[in-house]
Amino acid sequence: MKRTGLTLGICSIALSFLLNPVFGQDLALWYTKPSQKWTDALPIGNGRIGGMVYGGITHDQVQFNEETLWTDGPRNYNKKGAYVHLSEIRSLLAQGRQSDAEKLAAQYAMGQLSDSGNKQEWQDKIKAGFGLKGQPWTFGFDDSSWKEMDAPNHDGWEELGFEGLDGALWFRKSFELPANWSGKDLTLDLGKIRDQDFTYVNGALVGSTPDNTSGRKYIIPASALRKGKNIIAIQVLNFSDKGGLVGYKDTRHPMQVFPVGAEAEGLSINGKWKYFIQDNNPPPVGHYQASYQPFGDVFLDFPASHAKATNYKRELDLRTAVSKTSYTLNGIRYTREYLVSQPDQVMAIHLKAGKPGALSFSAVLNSNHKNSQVTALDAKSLLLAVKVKDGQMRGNAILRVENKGGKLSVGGGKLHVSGATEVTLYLSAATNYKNFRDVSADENALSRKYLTLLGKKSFEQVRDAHIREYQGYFNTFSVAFGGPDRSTVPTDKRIEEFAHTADPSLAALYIQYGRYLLISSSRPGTGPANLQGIWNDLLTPPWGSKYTTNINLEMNYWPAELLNLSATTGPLFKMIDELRVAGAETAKEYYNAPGWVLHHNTDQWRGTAPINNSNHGIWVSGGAWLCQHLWEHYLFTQDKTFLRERAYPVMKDAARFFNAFLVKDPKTGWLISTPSNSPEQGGLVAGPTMDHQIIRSLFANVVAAAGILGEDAAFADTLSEKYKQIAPNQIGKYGQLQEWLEDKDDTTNKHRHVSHLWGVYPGHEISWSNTPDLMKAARQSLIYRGDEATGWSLGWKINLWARFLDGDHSYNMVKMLIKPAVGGSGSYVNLFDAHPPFQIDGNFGGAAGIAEMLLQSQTDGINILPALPAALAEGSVRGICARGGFELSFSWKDGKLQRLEVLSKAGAECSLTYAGRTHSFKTVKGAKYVFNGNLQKQ
Ligand code: FUC
Repeated sequence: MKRTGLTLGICSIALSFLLNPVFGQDLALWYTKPSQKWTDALPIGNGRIGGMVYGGITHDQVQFNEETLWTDGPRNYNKKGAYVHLSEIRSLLAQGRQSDAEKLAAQYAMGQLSDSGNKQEWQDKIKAGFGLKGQPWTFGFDDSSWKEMDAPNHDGWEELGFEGLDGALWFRKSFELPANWSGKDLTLDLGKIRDQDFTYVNGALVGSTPDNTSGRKYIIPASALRKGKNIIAIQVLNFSDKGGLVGYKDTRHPMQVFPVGAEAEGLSINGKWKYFIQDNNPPPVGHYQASYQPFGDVFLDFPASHAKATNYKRELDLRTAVSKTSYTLNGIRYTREYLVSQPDQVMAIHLKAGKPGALSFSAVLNSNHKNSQVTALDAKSLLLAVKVKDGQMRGNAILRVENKGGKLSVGGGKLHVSGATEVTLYLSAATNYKNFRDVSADENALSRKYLTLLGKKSFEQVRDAHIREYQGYFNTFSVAFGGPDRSTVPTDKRIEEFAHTADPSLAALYIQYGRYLLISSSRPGTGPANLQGIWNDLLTPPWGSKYTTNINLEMNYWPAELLNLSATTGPLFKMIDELRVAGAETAKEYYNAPGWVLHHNTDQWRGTAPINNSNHGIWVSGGAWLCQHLWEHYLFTQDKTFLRERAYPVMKDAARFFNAFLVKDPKTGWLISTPSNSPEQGGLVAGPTMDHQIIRSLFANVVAAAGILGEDAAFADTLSEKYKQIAPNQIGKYGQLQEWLEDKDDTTNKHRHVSHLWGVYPGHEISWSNTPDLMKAARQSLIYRGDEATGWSLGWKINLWARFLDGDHSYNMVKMLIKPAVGGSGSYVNLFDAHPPFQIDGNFGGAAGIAEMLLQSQTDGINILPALPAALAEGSVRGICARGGFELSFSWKDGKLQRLEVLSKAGAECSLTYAGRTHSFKTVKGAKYVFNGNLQKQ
């Protein structure tokens, strides 16, 4: 926590820093209060198992995930022969008949839904009174045995703890009819209900709406009203996802009754409603792709006396990937350490009392999955078995206790520990997932295996092995910015103050937190980081917590190469291999094309077909964009074996698709991508700029790779030829870079996607050195778009402003990213990015963007401190990577480079640029080259 050496001059700081990986770094998140909610809790993970540590005092919670637990299972996502409609869709677009093209595409060119059950049959059963006692819609019905629920709930009844509840529910509430309303018809204003309602007043049906998007305003005829007490009864049918009386987003607008036309007299009916679950087993609803699932929770309960704890602290130490909760009670220091080990494949929670025998608590396993059971496995272990409601997935988790001193017993579904001094809880978790086409693994055997392998290891052994393994990734890079020592201020306070207090160290911490999150969610051998990394507590998470490929998945990996975490891309590359297989079927069925294609989303089962709707789901460039990551990996590592064996075949196949897919635009004669979309606006179009930038980049990379590998000369020639014919970037009438083929940009459009700027970042075909006019136009487009944005969009813009070489603008946007997320974008208490809601891409985009201010190598060699903001006038970085296989360490002061060290990992020629000076030299693999601030060799 404490930063050392603050009294040293910056030069000696830089020197020591180059020798010492942690010197001067600010590497902990810490708080003085337990978590109130999930986004306060601290994430831990080994790429496969994730935990969210709440750090409660009398009641602690670690919500956990296992990355392969998803809904559904392997299935066919493709509509057979959808390509027969392709030419008609293209021709409608060419004729300017967008909505006809969208209609046709929506009907024939979307993906295949998962199985759905018989909705009508279930509704008939519910209507016939299945599960009901009595007639709850009637005035005289006795609801005294029903429980109460607060309403409305904007995010569904799930926000009250009814996670995963779908089905038929009844709600009842009474209101007193004001005397002066008698004889008047009333409006019953309920806002939205998810998904369908049958609304009664005193037994009379006053309305029913079959969707979850319309606001309900029903008329209650005067004849249906009674003097005094009246009863509103609502039957809510919720088929999937959020449920219940969701009312109005604007919380000033209550659900209410009022005489028709006299809203000002409204009587609020917000508050307690009686409810009854008639049936919680609705039939499955078909969906395009699967959702990532939570697994369960470990709850720890301590004696009530612990509520009097003092000196409370919870923290996450990025140096060790260990979270800790500690406090003092009656002079005894209690500590809990939490980690998820990759070498031992378990989560470990180590509890310790500062006095022998002072530790007593109980532990339970819990899960929100409806189909889950907890049983005692043996004298010191509990077993949680879950079955995901929709689909083929099952999971097993075992919680085992190892105690030092004291007594241990199992009873009432709980583990009880009393009078102990030190206790370790180990959690193992596994599912039946084998690979994206096979779910035949034995979760039972696997969850036991991890504990058997753990054997009698001590917690210290487990922790040491974990730290050693984790640091193998984490310690490859370090960064420190000057400025005041703010490490003594709790992290939530720093987030609150960042925008108006000089705290450059928090920006450095943000970079390192991004690296921590990537290591913890994307360890070699696991799956890639999804929209929430591996952390999710919801059965119906936002956007399924899956992989959106029109920005989000790619953004997750923006820091990987630059910030010396090349190995974390392994999970992404494995997924790309699988997408190549799945996407070949989609290419065939939807475009009758060779190669492979991926649209704007994918999931655990590698769905590659278009989803949601034709106006944004038909976007063909997901696979090509992912291929850029393969090429970049080669550029950064210079690993030719990787290029030959892994990258090139996949890139080539993606290029084969576009070689067949591109068509000549009848108007301009250019080759264009159609049908497609400029994510996620403007509907289905021909020739969005982004596609052409991505496809050009793919073709160029395949041609370069073919040259390096000495393969496929003829195919490379074809691509080179086509490259020249693809619709070029165009400058429009407002000086903007056109987002579409036509000059139709709206300069007031503030859309979060800045897709046509792809060629600036993460691509680089637009640059100050090669295409200054286009660069100017791109910057103008970004100025029109404005700064305000969702979390990931801020992350993208931070990178873009760095590429425009405007570090101050970029840093101002870092301030927008690191601000409390109160109803908008920013950072939650745990520094997770808020879209809102939580989406991890902004963390990664932000981390990469700050680093992009320090080093860029996409064109013209390596540019040192290309966009240094005034706010980061001092600092040092060690282990930042550049294309060409270089690792750099350097320090700067008063905005000026002091010392630079270049490690050549591949022996390539190196070209350094700093402050307008360029120095190029040959290197020897493994050699280090040291320079002063004027790029003079030392
Ligand atoms: C894209 C974005 C949304 C969100 C979702 C997961 O569709 O447009 O903002 O990030 O992905």
